[in-house]
Formats: sequence, structure tokens, C-alpha cells
Amino acid sequence: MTTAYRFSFGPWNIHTGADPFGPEVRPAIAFGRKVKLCRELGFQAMQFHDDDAVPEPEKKTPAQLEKAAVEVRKILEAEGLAAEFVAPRLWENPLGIDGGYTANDPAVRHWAIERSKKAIDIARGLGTKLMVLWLAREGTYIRESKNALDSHKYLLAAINAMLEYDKEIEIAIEPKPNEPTDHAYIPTIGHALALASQAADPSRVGGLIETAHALLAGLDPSDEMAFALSLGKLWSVHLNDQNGLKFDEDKSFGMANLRAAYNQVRILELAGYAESGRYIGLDVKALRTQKAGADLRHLTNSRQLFLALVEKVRTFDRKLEQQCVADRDYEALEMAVIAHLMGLK
Ligand code: 3MF
Ligand code: MG
Repeated sequence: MTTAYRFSFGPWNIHTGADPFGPEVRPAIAFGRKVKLCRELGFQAMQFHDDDAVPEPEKKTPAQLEKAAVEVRKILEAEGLAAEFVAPRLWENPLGIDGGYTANDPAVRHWAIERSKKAIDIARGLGTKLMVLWLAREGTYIRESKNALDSHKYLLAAINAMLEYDKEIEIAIEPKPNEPTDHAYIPTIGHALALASQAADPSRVGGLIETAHALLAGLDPSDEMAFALSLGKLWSVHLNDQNGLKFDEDKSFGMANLRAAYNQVRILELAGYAESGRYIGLDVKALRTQKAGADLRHLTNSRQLFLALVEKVRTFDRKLEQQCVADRDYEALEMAVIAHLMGLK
């Protein structure tokens, strides 16, 4: 049979339900409890922002960061879990109000790179080589406020500084077209991998694709994934869902666009993603209206739906598919897919 998929999520995926227009609606859950829940819910790894793992990284030396992260690693290992990646969280710091790597102020750009090195120290302690760059505020609200030609050079310089700081790490860029900025730099995986190809060591720069981010760019997530997979550059995914062009909803996987979810699973299956050992990250959030105590189902539902769709992909009639393609009968092919998803005979 086939290799089993491995699942991951980040501490931010179990959260208090606050949004920009209202207060928290559920009590916070302590980190230790989240780790236990991670295992209990059937997940194999946790994802981290640097300060999810070690608070106030700026105030600690590399040795202190690594030591503190080793303690977190022990907590994970006690539950049989691994750390999948670390992402430098530049966007919560007032210094990074206008971006970090692409800030106009050279002192801020310096800070952003130093903070990223601290995230690498933490990754070492946690025992992962994978760094994720979600370029939250690397973009503009007002186009004239930055020189975009310079911005892309600065992004490359930051990536190169990280590669240079630790010869083992690998960087997965997580593209997103907007939010919190109006226009973000590196909006798609095409942009991410073009930048990667220019890095000092292109073999150590790849991508992470989030369903919602691709949808927000008006693109098909499964084709975005296929592009990265065909280049050997899909190093993680953030599966979730998104109901059209709205705020980044982080809905449960497949709950708005079942057919698109099926196609994401199909492409991962065709590429043998499970065998690659990479994780299925679920960047999903509980609905704000979900009551405390029943607010984990976004994770279990997403995982369950993913696995159900794996079965759907594996049991689709391949002969019929080939026949429809050979006959160029795409109406029949489409109906067969829908009938299969709906369990119609
Ligand atoms: C924002 C995101 C982020 C990233 C995370 C890890 C908070 O739209 O998707 O979630 O996934 O920072 O890179
Ligand atoms: Mg994400």
C-alpha cells in the first residue's frame, strides 16, 4: 500500500477567535495543552513562529535561543512529535510596521535579518532545517512609498544572509498576494521560485503553498502546487479554504471549494508527496462563532476531509478517465468526477 500522510499545524491554529473588529471570544489554550492536542488529534508535527517557541528572541543570544528551543523540542518529543519549520515573525514587531526586509530604513532591514538569524538559532534547537518566510508586510499600501526594484534586491539579500548564516537550513517562501498590505511582493509561487533561482544557493530555496493565498491571487491552488512539484520545490503546504476574494478566511480544507480540494489532493497523490516525507500542514482557523470546548473541529474535519479525498482520488475510475480524455469528452469526465465525489451511481 501507499505511504501514510503526515500532518502538522501551528499553535496559531488553535486560537482565541479575536478578529480585527472584535474581542477574543474563547479562552487562550496553553502551549503545553496544544502540544498534547496535536498528538491526540492525529498530527505528527508542529509548525512554529520563532516566538511561538522562544519568547522575546531579540533579548537572547544564539546560545540561549538554541538552549530554550531544545527544551521545547523535549516537550514535543515526549508526545512523539517533531517541529516542521520555524518562521521569523517580523510582522508583530513595531519596528517592522513598513516591512522588515524591504523597509526603507537600513537599520530596520538590518534588524529583520538579525531577527531571522535568531529564528534559525531556534530552528537548530528544535531540530528542523526548514525555515518558512511568509513575507507579511513586505509590500506596500501606497505604491510610491517604496522602490519596488530595490525591494526585490533586498529580499534576495535577506535570503542570502540566512543561507550564509547556516549552511544546513532550507527556506520555503510562502507567497500571498495581499493582506495585511494592499499589494505584497512575491504574490505567487512563480514569483517565489524565480527569486529562489537567483539565490546564492538555489537548491536550498523552495516554497510553501497555501490554498487560500493562491485563491486570493485568482489562481488554481492545484496548478500552483503542480508548478512547484514539477520543479521539486514544494516543501510544505498550508491546506485550507477560502470563499472567493475576501479577507484571508483560513476556512477548513474543502469546505468552500470541494472540487478544488479534490484536485489539490489529486496533484499531491500524482506527485507522490506523501513519499517525499513532507508534511500536510493545515493552516485553518476555528470560526469566530464556534464555542469554546468545540473549537478543534476545524483541524479534525480538515484532516478527515483530506484523507477522504485521498480515497476518492485513489478510487476514481482511471480507465474511464483515459477513455474520456482519448474521446475528448470532457463533459463526461467532469460529470464522472462530480458523481464520484457525490457518491452517485
Ligand atoms: C498568513 C499565514 C501565516 C503563515 C505563518 C507561517 C499566520 O496568511 O498564512 O499564518 O502561514 O506565518 O509562515
Ligand atoms: Mg499560511
